[in-house]
Amino acid sequence: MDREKAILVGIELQKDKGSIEASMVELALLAKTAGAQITGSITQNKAKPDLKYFIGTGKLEELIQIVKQTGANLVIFDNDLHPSQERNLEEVLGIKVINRTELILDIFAQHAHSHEGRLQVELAQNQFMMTRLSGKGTLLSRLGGGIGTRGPGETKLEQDKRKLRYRISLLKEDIEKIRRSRVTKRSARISSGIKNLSLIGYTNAGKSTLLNVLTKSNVLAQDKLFATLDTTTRKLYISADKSVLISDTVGFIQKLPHQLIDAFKATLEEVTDSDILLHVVDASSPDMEKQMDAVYGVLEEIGAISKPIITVFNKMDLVKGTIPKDISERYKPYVEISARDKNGLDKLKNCIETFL
Ligand SMILES: Nc1nc2c(ncn2[C@@H]2O[C@H](COP(=O)(O)OP(=O)(O)OP(=O)(O)O)[C@@H](O)[C@H]2O)c(=O)[nH]1
Ligand SMILES: [Mg+2]
Repeated sequence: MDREKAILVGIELQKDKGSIEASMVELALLAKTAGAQITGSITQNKAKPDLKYFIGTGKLEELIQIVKQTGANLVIFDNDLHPSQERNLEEVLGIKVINRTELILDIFAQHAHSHEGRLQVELAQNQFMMTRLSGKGTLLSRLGGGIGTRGPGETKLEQDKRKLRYRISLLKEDIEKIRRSRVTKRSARISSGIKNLSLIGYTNAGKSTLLNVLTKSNVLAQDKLFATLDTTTRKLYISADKSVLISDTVGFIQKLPHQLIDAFKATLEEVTDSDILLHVVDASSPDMEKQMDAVYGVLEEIGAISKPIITVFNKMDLVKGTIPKDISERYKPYVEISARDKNGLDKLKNCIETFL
């Protein structure tokens, strides 16, 4: 997505009241990370989505006008549109329409550099396309499969599905091979008795920055969402004679596409196999607790919620004073740090040592 001119659209439905503003700010950040230039933004409150276009007809008129005025060539919805709604919108607007999930998949595709990362992203993309095809194919698949539907008479849709399914199974096999070799390495590590820590947290919280300052490494850290997709593991001395292994891993986000969690299971196993999780939190974010909840949601989904967690309130250099007691008490044990200014790192190491 190279410098596409994008218009953002978010519809606040009754059921998720009060969440649209933060979600739109994040959508803008996602769009910029993907390389788009934002030329407009529209939001609307609506009891329930319009069947044909998702947005109401008045808003659609407004959108058509903005597209004309700004010369935009892409519309990004914060909501999950039905494939047919996307197609209807594309027809009247004459430009591409995508949703949040597709945007996140695009960023992952751009940021995947390792062999494993690429395989996982391709798997997620194919699984996403599969759901799309099923959406379009409900009428056709009602005709049923089996005798008489195979061979040359088979619909294009069925062929596409079959190809996708085949590709998905190949990808899964390849990922499984990598996963098995990783399991072997990991069990060697476990039998050596050395403890494993994982840095987890919302995207852009400062996980990679923290890994770098703790272990004097040089992992890519930048003001972009999902800068890290691959796991990096380093040795960390928590005292003169005691060391642990610490891993940096992919960040989480609200409404993280399910296909991604599923496809990244192998990478996320690093998390499920850790002895302790360091939950890195951007304490300067106005949505701090919402982001923390999103992280717990993903931990639950990957079966890691019962792991011991140390909460690391990061970016304290941007916060006046300390975290209010009524909040911090809920996330014990916790430490306050600034990875950028290297403040609080000794406290963090002490906390890890006591915990072990
Ligand atoms: N002010 C301030 N900025 C920080 C601090 N720690 C990290 N940052 C900045 O926050 C941004 C994100 O940092 P990363 O370390 O890439 O964050 P991450 O959690 O690894 O993000 P992803 O890999 O994208 O999920 C960068 O621009 C960092 O410079 C901090 O303590 N204070
Ligand atoms: Mg990172």
